[in-house]
Amino acid sequence: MERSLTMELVRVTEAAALSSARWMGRGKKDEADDAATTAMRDVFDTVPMRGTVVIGEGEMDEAPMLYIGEKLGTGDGPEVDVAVDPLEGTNIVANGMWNALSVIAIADRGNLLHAPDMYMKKIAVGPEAVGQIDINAPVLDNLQAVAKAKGKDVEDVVVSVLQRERHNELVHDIRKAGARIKFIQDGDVAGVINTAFESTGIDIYMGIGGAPEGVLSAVALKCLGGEQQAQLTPETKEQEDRCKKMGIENISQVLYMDDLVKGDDAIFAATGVTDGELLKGVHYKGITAKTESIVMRAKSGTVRFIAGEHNVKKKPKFVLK
Ligand code: VTB
Ligand code: MG
Ligand code: MG
Repeated sequence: MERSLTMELVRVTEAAALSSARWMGRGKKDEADDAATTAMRDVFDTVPMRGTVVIGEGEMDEAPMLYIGEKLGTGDGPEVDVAVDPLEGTNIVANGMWNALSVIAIADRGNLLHAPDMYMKKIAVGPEAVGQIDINAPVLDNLQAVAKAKGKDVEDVVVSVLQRERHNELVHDIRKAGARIKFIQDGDVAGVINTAFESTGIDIYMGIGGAPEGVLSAVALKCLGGEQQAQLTPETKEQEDRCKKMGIENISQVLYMDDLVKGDDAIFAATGVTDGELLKGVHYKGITAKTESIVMRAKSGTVRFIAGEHNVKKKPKFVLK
């Protein structure tokens, strides 16, 4: 895969962030999502690759663009699987909260898990605790193992958890173990990535979130040398059938890193839409809009933080007032 695609992908997530951040706190999640999707789609058309969306905004009949199966790119260049979440955290933006991201991951064609839009149980850690987690082990065991690997006490461990009713038991177990929780309202891609950065204060991510988000975060952790384990949690017969159609034979199997993203020819890019622990969101002032992005390649392990200063006058299309 072309190394130069890394920068191209940042241009795509930047455009989506620049467009959707204008909707921060305005209570309109669909408008924010549309803005991100449209901008992302526009810039993708200029990227030299032959991409196929494997995780996107839905099926062709329900999403006007970035639907699963859609071809992206100029039609020259490498053949890749594309996973997108133009706006990971539509509610976050609508409510002006933390950690909304615009996200893309690409990998060699056929290497990303085709995950239907359903729930997925996940556990994730950064490089220091790789090899120490087990999605089937009791919460206490995982927290103790992570604490040991990171040279701290369980009481020092901070777990990122989506604040949902379905996590009541998990929350109870974490508290009983003595660890602390940083709840997130949405945005578990950020929740997972944060485990790989000491400065975020997050040691481990646990809980049930979206399956597409789980593939995106797995690519990120592959680049960062972290580990995520996952398990699809279908709720209906229809979802089970969809899994089978997408080639997932044993639905309850534990999905390890290579099941989520095969090999190491993968690139991940994200731009902050609203402020988060790792990336600032878009900040506008006059004709300038500032963005913060992360882009990384699994093959080389290079992680880049990119600060962008955009001239709004020259990009009127993406930076609406
Ligand atoms: C998570 C979260 C997303 O969906 O994956 C979540 O990371 C799971 O679904 O930001 P529920 O909201 O139904 O719990 C999002 O909130 C939205 O994509
Ligand atoms: Mg989204
Ligand atoms: Mg999402």
